[in-house]
Amino acid sequence: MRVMVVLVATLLAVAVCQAEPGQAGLTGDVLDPSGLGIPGVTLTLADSVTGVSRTAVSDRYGVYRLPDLPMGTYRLSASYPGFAPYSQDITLDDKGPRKLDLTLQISATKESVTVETQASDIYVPLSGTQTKVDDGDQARSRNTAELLGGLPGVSLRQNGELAAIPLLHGMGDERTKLVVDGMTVSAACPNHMNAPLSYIDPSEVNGANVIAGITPVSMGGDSIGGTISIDSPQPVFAKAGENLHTEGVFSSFFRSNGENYGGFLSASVASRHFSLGYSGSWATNDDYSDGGGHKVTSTYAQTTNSTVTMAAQGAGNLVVLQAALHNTPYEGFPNQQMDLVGNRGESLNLRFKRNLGWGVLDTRVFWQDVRHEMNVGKDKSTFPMPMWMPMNTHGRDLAYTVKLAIPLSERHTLQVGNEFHRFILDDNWPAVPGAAPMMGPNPFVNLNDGHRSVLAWFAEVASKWNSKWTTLLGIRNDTVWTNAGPVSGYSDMYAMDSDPFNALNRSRADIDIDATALARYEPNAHSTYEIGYGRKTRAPNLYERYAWSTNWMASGMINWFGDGNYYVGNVSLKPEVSHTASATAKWHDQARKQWEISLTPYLTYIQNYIGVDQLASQAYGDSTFAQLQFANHNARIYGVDLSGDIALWTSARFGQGELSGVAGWLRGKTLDTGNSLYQMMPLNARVGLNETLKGWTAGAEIQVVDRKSNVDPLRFEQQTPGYALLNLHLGYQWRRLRLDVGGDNLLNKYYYLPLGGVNFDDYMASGWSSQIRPLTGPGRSLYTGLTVRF
Ligand SMILES: [Cu+2]
Repeated sequence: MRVMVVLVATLLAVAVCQAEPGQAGLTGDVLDPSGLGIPGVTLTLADSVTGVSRTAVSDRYGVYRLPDLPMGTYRLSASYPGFAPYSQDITLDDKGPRKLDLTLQISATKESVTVETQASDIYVPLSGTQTKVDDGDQARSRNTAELLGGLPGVSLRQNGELAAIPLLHGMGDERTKLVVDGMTVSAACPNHMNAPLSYIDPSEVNGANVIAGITPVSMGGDSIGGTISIDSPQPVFAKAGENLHTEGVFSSFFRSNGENYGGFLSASVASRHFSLGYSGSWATNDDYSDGGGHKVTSTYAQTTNSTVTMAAQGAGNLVVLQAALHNTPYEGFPNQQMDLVGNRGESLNLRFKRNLGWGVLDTRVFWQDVRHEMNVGKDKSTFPMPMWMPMNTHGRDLAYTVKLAIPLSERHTLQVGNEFHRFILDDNWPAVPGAAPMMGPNPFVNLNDGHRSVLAWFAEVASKWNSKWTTLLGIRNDTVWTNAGPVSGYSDMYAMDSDPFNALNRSRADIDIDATALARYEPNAHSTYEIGYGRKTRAPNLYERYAWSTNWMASGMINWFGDGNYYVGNVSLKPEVSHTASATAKWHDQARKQWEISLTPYLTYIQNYIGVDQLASQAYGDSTFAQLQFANHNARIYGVDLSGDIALWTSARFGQGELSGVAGWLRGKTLDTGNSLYQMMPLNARVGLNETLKGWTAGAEIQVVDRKSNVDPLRFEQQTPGYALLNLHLGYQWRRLRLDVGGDNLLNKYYYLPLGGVNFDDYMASGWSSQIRPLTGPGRSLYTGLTVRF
């Protein structure tokens, strides 16, 4: 292959150098919409005046050459089965040979600019948001989840400094499908400390695709909320005629509150057909201070990520292998009894994409191995009664996905897929010397060889009926098997739970059926409407089913909610099934440049929602906590998202000014009890004013959150008052250099995070005696970021 590369490059160079004066030539790549070269495409170049006509066929890499042409005006046309016919008028002059790459569109979706094998690209749901992340976004965000915080339908639940948990329409964590570079990584921790987004630094993110609503079955599965798909940049390849391509980015940032700083480096070297890249990030922070000047303990963290990417393309194929190492030596959790004291992950992600001419095949195999350790961290160990308690978790994900997109006709595109995912989890707590029988003499086996396997099939058809109507119909089956081996506690005092658990048949198989129907109507150039219905299913996770101990100390370790409560699993849990009806209306100016407003009301009924029943409650000092068992309850969530933007001014002198806003409101309750669901984001809005002038961008943002008065009494969830925050940012781009400065919470407002859970640290610091309070958000923070591209 490498010889071929050199040979092709040399031939091209020779061809270029030998072009005679007065003669022109044309060369370039024939690409599919994802940027892959298409071999065997016939190109015709014809001059209708002179009658000169030439043809060429693209080679196995998709490169075509039309050398030695008389000057003139030609029509270049290309055709290939499965793709829309292509034609373009071009003028060849005496400036020598020209390079022209042409991109053929898959025929059924001529209007789509990027046709991928994802349904989201074949049919983009109106309630979906596709964002490209820029350097300014990265400088502003403390973690990858914060990149999504301003999107319609998204709210963030605090979960350590490295990864907030994004909630879509009130549903988060495993209720939403979270995909990073095509991988669905499982949280290997009874507190979900190593949530999927903790493995990717904001600097590594190229774009995000968020569907807060009816999700195409090709993008969903085993989830009932929407889908969030995060992608790092695609591997780069040299263009036709370019011998060796190199590029890279270096960036660093500093944030004043909590002395948060870090760096990111990425570099790639590529030929036409091979690409090798490295990216690495490092970030560290100490505890932040809230608006009252109080240090919020256990908000420190440190992490490193390294990824090596190898890729090859040619003859319509793309192969990408990513190997990554993640290391988080420590991360504090102010809303948990424990902290992360070690998390090492290794992953391999292999992607193979092939353009078959009649369709596009996209397959992936991935593997991740995580070793996770919890104990009391550096802040908690200074409190009275520190509880030294090592807990070790070992998680392994192994999965594949196969997706095939087939344009059936001008009108219909079919996508079919098959996916398999196996997650294996062991959770062991070593004995604490001298602490028997409570925490010794044996290790506590919390999960023994926990298995969760998902096998899925789906089929989906996107149809463009005419210029006004488009539909997407999909059906999907996920079969989920879970099981866990026999367990034992620290001592015989745990046998009252472990014996009956071990006697149970713990193997479960859930057969889940999902269906999606979406219809879009574009009556005129000013408005677009979409209605949809979706049925989605999520089977219980391993802890929801197999956390077996009703001992208070042990059940207090099972908690990914940050509420200080005590959780017990339930082997007989059924999968939760959501039925969502949603509509979106978008109104805009004809060119979609001046203004746009979007409104999405939605209603979700969730059968067998995995909520809780209270087993007991107990006061420790001035605070009361509950022991809760996971239980199926029917629930309902409804709400509305509103977003819009308007161009205020555009001029050469004053640049472009834009006002944008997003607002969300929702309610969720358990139907039999009438209780509010836990952590329902109150009414909230963000309004931003942005100005762009030459290399400058500047913006001011106001974030307003209403008081949270709807709370879950079973979990003793606390109300939080409303608040408003002011953020400013300024960026300057000068050639390959970019500088960002800004300030978050500039007025240093003291506020409680509505989805932050409780401040368990302060409660522990009081000797487990004070009235527990909600977690406070960070006070004023000034930041600066520098990015250099080379
Ligand atoms: Cu953990």
